[in-house]
Amino acid sequence: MTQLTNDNRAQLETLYQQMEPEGLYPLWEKLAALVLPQPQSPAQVHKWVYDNARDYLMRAGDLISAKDAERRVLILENPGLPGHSGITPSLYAGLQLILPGEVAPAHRHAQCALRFVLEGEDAYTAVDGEKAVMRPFDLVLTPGGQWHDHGNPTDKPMIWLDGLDIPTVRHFDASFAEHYHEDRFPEQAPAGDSLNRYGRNMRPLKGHTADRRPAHQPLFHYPYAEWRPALDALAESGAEIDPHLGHALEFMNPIDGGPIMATISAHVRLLPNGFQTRPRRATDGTIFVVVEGTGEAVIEGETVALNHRDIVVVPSWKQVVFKAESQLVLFGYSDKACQEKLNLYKEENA
Ligand code: GTQ
Repeated sequence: MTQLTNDNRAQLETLYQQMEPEGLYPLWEKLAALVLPQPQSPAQVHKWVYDNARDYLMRAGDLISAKDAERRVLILENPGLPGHSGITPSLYAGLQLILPGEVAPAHRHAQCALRFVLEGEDAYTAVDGEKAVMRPFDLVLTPGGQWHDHGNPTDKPMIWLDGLDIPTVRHFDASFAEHYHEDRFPEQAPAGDSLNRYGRNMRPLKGHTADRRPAHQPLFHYPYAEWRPALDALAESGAEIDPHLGHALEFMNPIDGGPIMATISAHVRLLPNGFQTRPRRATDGTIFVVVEGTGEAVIEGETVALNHRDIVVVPSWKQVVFKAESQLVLFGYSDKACQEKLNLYKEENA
């Protein structure tokens, strides 16, 4: 602020003190911190080593059941957002464990969720009474407002990454949640039904069976068995590789070609052995999972080693370079979907 006389300053301080009890504050003392010239995320770059987190999660599994916990999940809290239960200011991440024979009971909530499978196979998430049978690195959605329960009828533990918009919904003060009166929501359709109808670049020919799923969100399963070969085919076709992203494909809502859910976008990318991306930054703080291979992320000059199933968060507007030390496959999710609707999203490709 420009020159104020001591007298003026003293009178201003008196003004501040007198009006504060009435909830009034001077903008001119705070403007620069409120309206930033560019993002200055309080979130930090951070990596969770899968094997370490898994050990703690398995210990939790010895101590509390999925049913007692409702959801037995370790929250991945960003160290720059203490007490916030967010991995970025807008998004949440957690590691969920379902042991053999367990059920995580049916509930529904305003929050949108994605599940990205890290370990185990053939456990399920049921969405409004339809199972998605989950395999490693499948993406499964439980869009806001839909009943969902999880179960593991196999003899191996099942672990996945939960990505939710919990902080976004909290920000809008728009949370609603309820429990179903039984553990499992009654079956409404055979496993895989929506995938068969909406997940093969087709849709139901209009008929009486076509409208069971909500019109805006019919598809909720994106199997690894489909997205992984798509990346390979792209890489092997001789297609030009994006210098900032590698070979990259975004998961899409078949209804409009838009992002998978209103608040969360997700994508996968393949970086050939030895490939190094050009520097890039974007306003969507992004959570990455290493699906395959090894390499490095250099984030604002800080090097983070990338190993199988590690989870790394790159906050908004931090410049990132990925280096593949073998063929590297990454999954990522962010709030880009939400930012684009609000006309906030920006990226800079150097
Ligand atoms: O599986 O429904 O990690 O409601 C956090 C909140 C998982 C779930 C989480 C949830 C769920």
